[in-house]
Amino acid sequence: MDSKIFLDKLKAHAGKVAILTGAGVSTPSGIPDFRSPNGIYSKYDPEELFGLDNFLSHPSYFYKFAADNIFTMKDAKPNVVHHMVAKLESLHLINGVITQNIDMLHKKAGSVNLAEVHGSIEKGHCLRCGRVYSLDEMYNLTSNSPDKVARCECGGIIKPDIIFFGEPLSESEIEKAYAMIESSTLIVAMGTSLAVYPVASFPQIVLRNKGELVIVNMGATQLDSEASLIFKVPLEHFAQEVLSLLAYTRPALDSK
Ligand code: CNA
Repeated sequence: MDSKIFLDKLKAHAGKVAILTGAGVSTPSGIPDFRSPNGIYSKYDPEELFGLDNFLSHPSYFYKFAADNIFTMKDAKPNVVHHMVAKLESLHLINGVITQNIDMLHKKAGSVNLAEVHGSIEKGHCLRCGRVYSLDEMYNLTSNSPDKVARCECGGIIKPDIIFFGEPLSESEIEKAYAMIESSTLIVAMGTSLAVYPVASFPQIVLRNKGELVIVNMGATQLDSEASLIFKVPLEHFAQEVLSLLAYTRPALDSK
């Protein structure tokens, strides 16, 4: 049974486990990923959408996409995969989660030690005066704007605090991520194609430190051949199985 093999592996690493997640953990919440056959990249050009220069020169292209694909994340609910990750942390089986996702769903599910290395849609800021805007404020401004661009009172363009191509990652989030990586002997990559750097190098750091890699992902990744275990299954089924097994073995875990 996949879940039993997985939990045995977590227990063998006694809480020195980092979980690394990508867009695939949120597809069961109705948020499309990038690189699956029906993902966002099958309909949009990535550089046009997320290139910083493009955003600065014609922000309406991003904002028109965001109206249907990013601001809709504000109403998304965490699914069984986010709940499983939060549960594993509360049981001290993992030390935290590093996510490439911007959708706030790990936070909503209760994950505490969380590094959102590609930022989050929770906030944005004006590129001219620096004023900070909440997600609801950005959403209201974009809905009332003829070209859908959220503009500050000062006239500046508001940019959601997500990382665009060509931007550095947030220093505080990346520091948190490296702290987790350096203290982990096992990294579990879930719902990510491991195609985006520097995040894709995190498993390589753990492997270089003589640690192990476990992958739970439907599609192929460039590190499949390096993994000790690979589960090519829908994450929502996998997570449900893990949670059921945890409920079944709860007294033994709680008494640790
Ligand atoms: P990706 O390259 O689209 O890879 C996603 C992977 O998840 C693919 O290999 C799929 O096969 C796999 N997958 C999808 N659904 C499932 C499922 N139900 N069960 C098992 N496997 C599944 O996305 P990455 O996260 O690797 O790429 C990093 C990008 C994606 C980051 O910059 C994110 O900001 C960006 N992104 C985030 C979101 C979000 O916040 N929810 C959505 C779309 C893209």
